[in-house]
Amino acid sequence: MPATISLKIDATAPGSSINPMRPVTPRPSFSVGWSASDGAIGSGVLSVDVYSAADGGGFAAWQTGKPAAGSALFQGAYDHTYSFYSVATDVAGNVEQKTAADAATACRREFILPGDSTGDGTVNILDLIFIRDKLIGDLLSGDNWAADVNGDGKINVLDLICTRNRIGTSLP
Ligand SMILES: [Ca+2]
Ligand SMILES: [Ca+2]
Ligand SMILES: [Ca+2]
Repeated sequence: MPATISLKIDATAPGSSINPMRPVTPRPSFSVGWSASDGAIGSGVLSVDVYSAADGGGFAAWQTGKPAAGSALFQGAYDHTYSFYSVATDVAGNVEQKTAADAATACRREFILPGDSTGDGTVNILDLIFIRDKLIGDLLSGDNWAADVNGDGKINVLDLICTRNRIGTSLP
């Protein structure tokens, strides 16, 4: 009986994408997630690289050799826009080709959800704690602006009351 050799050749590049991002991020550091797949009959995703660009400039590698699905904390700065794309490599060595952003977000000092001082998309006890910790703070320092929930230029008990009244609200 002749010996037979079964050889499966994977000549198809894997696909990946950055998880959807909100158009505006109220914090200079934020989580960026990605996921990749090599399809049902592919050799499998070996690794993912994530590229970032600031203000429409050139893309540079930000995360390299990451697993097929994951996330990392990006450190940006206020008043800048950041774009991201991911590039997956499969076990057979095929590399995804991509040059345009999958997702982008602008870092701005801006309430997306009134009362959400922490910028996590929900108003809860953590927002009250955030304001409490900023009560003697300078509005222009760091992320203190977000403690001025009622926008009167001061951080005081009124901001705590505003936030308390909004507890339980969250972004869809
Ligand atoms: Ca493949
Ligand atoms: Ca919050
Ligand atoms: Ca205030």
